[in-house]
Amino acid sequence: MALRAALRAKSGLSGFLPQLSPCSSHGRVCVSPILIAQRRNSSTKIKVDFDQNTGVAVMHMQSPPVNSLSLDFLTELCIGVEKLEMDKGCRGLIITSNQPKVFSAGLDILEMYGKSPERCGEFWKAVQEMWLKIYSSNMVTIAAINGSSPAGGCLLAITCDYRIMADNPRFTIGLNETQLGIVAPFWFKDTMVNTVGHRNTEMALELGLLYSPSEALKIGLVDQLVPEDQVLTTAMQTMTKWLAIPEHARQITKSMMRKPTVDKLTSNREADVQNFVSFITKDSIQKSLCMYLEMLKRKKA
Ligand code: CO8
Repeated sequence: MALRAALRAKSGLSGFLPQLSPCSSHGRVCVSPILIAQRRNSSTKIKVDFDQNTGVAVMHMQSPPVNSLSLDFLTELCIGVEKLEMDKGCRGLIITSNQPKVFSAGLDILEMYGKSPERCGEFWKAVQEMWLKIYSSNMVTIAAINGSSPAGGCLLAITCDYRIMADNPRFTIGLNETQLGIVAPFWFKDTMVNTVGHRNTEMALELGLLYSPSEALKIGLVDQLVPEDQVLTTAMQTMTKWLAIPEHARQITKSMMRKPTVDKLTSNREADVQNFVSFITKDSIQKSLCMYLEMLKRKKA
């Protein structure tokens, strides 16, 4: 509830009064260009380009250096998705990165290290909110993965309907939580099972595997590989195909496939927050995170 209130306060959604005008292409109503211009400027870590003619929005993550998902970043992301979801003219969302070599480094480790239980709880609610909003979105969602995408970055990608990854062997993707000494929660695991099946998930999660693009394609963790400079254009082309399917039928089908997984979290949200907070604030887990952060710094040096 607190997060929703924060989202609304930050986005001004309670006073969100779109100026509606007829949209010729789909017989729908679209938000005026003025409002869209305002949206573009309202956020710093996320840039949204929405084309009213195609009904497709491209969300660029631009939080240097590695698009790590901090509380602020997640809040902006949720606001951006919520605004697009409310806009009947927006039918498709492509998520990509403006950072070189990285799609998203996953959850911001500094949000989980040395923080109070209250702050950790607030952070975790934002992670849940991001997943719920995108996984159950009525829009077609495509991840244009133009760089590495570990842990929460991989979650963000598999939360979308379709994944296109840059074919660069230096990039990796996967749920590597166990390598940090932490455990991917049940809904990360469920999303992964829904994407690559039980056996692949078992191996991937126990070993904390990070896959190269070709390995990821082989197990179905991504759907398509293309040269690095074609990731976004391919996402646009793919979006056109998905949007050609009768919308109502596609949305009901998506909901039918995903609702049981979504319901599992929505009916256990508070318990999941408590689990996270009590796990992450343990001394032994804090020690593991500290060692991992040091390892990241050593690797850089
Ligand atoms: N959070 C915070 N800071 C990060 C993160 C992160 N996830 N990733 C990188 N950074 C920092 C680095 O420490 C470095 O900081 P500084 O400049 O101050 O030294 C800076 O970002 C740049 O990092 P690199 O030099 O490593 O950048 P590269 O371009 O060489 O590599 C990578 C990019 C591949 C993304 C690399 O940074 C990397 O592997 N990062 C770690 C990714 C990772 O393991 N993320 C896991 C996060 S945990 C998660 O998402 C799910 C948790 C579920 C919790 C469940 C508990 C119950």
